[in-house]
Amino acid sequence: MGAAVNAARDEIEGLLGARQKALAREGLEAELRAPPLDVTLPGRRPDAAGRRHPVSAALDDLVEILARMGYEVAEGPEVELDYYNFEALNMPPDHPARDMQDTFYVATEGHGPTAPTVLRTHTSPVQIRSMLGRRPPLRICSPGKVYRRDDDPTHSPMFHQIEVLCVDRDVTLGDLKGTLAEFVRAFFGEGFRIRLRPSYFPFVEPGAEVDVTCTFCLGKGCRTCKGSGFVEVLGAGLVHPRVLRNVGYDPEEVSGFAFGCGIDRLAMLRSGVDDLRHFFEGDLRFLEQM
Ligand code: FA5
Repeated sequence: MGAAVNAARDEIEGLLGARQKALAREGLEAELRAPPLDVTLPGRRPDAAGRRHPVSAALDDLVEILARMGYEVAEGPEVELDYYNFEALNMPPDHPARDMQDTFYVATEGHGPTAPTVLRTHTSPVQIRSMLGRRPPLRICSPGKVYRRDDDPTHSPMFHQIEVLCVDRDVTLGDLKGTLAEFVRAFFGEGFRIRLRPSYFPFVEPGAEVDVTCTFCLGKGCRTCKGSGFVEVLGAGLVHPRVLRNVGYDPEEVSGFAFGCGIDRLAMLRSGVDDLRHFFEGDLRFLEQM
């Protein structure tokens, strides 16, 4: 019985093997007869294409606008010496204005390379770094990340600013206002107004907070602008004579203006987003609508 079963199995296996070989040969022959593979056909596109983040898009647009106005890009570190972030900007240790920017300290003591360091709270230290490196006239802009102990719908612990600095002979508040008006017009389009409110920053005199027409209600007054028709977007002013002296410039000879603008705020206003935190949560359902 065993011998008969083995013989039957061998026969079946033999037939199966032969048929498999025949099928493989036929397949190969069919492939060789078929038209040749076209290696020039375009590849398959990935389903979801990436795109610029709304904050990066705003940042690129701002740099382009400023470049057209004659500003070059300057850079500075995100981990910054306390000296550049505060002291050289007329905020010595214990100056009450330091409280306006809740700070992440990296090191609180020491000298030289181990001197107190902070995660920079604004892009203004790049003003000092740029002025120390060269003589006026000077027109720079400096975009980048800054850090503060903030966290609510319009304040993020990490956000972006762009600093703009112009130092030359006879620079006036009129130059600042004209530059701001053009800057806002180029970014938002016609019909958006700016409003300057007197304000205090230790590194400028006079100083102003600058508002722009609320993009949600176009100035009529709504919840976002708390009924005022304007939203605050930046701080500005004429460079303080003490800051000019700190970098070896003579305030009798040159003057300048500076402003520092929240890029995320501008991106929020431009795209009608009412909570800044959406920008940084990485939720594709939100980002795909941008
Ligand atoms: C400053 O940071 C000054 N360095 C600006 C300046 C530069 C004044 C040059 C004069 C001359 P302020 O703290 O107001 O100022 O911040 C500037 C802008 O950053 C604000 O108008 C706002 O748009 C944005 N901003 C501030 N804090 C936050 C935050 N936590 N999240 C998002 N945006 C913020």
